[in-house]
Amino acid sequence: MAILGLEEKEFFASGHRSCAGCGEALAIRHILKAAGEDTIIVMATGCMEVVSTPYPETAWELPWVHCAFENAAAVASGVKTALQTKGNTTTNVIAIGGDGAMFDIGFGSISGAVERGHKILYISTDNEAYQNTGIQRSGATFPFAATTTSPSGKVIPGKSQPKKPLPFIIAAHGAKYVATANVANLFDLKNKVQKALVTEGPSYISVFVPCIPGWKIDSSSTIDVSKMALETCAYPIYEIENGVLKLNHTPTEKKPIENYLKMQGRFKHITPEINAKIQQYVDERWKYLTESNGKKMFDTLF
Ligand SMILES: Cc1ncc(C[n+]2csc(CCOP(=O)(O)OP(=O)(O)O)c2C)c(N)n1
Ligand code: SF4
Ligand SMILES: [Mg+2]
Repeated sequence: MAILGLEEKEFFASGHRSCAGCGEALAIRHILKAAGEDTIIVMATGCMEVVSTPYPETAWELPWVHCAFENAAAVASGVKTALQTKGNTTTNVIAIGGDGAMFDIGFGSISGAVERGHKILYISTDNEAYQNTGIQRSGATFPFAATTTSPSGKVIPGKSQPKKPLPFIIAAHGAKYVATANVANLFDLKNKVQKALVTEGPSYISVFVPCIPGWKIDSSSTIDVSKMALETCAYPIYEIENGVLKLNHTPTEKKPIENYLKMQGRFKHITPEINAKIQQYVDERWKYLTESNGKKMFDTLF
């Protein structure tokens, strides 16, 4: 098990082709450091696959399997089962996909794999849209964000649905470790990866990762936007361990959501009326989380 610190080995080589300031690449780099070298990565298509493996190069310094959008979790369960059949119970298997892959298109695959109980860590790097193919909305897109398939205009003011609560849906399957994390707190992210990897059975982490062109932010503002997501409670970080919810960050003074929205071009159309609706959405979710803090929410089944 790797010890948290700057001296840890790199497994995501520099020179890959992500945008400068990509939150997803930052998350991947630290997820791999936390997992260590005895790890196999199974990855759905998406930005992180495209930027890291232009033939004949690769940025992955670990065994890495690329699979279709739909089936990263199914492939990972096959890899894990094959290892176990050969007597290897220690190698980490991590299935990684974007929000498009995990919340939407590969949802059936992850649901099936978690229900079957494989000891695999599933990670969704959540940049709130199908960024690789030109910023289409996903089930994870923040309400009222403008994307190319939920454009803001005279008819609709951006995406008109809330975020799909995938962490809660996975926890409701009976997984013993589910968490959300944020690239503004990399120690917390790495700690969660290590906790997930020693969990008996399936585990799941959603990681908040800003996308520079998709969110229309400056490449130097990734961490500022991520910190503001924590301070406004736009993307709360929590763990659901053995069915019990624990909040990991409570702002000393919760900031208005406007502070988060005004940092990003995808929200530039937001009027005071819509801002009030978003504030209500954020406040209701935060109230639910604070009231549930420390409580048993789900039964764990394996
Ligand atoms: C079945 C299928 N539909 C569409 C595509 C095209 N496609 C490749 S990557 C991608 C977007 C990925 O979005 P997400 O999973 O959120 O990852 P991101 O690029 O945002 O990191 C799409 C639509 C595909 N490869 N397979
Ligand atoms: S488009 Fe977004 S997710 Fe893709 S490499 Fe650039 S910043 Fe990262
Ligand atoms: Mg995405």
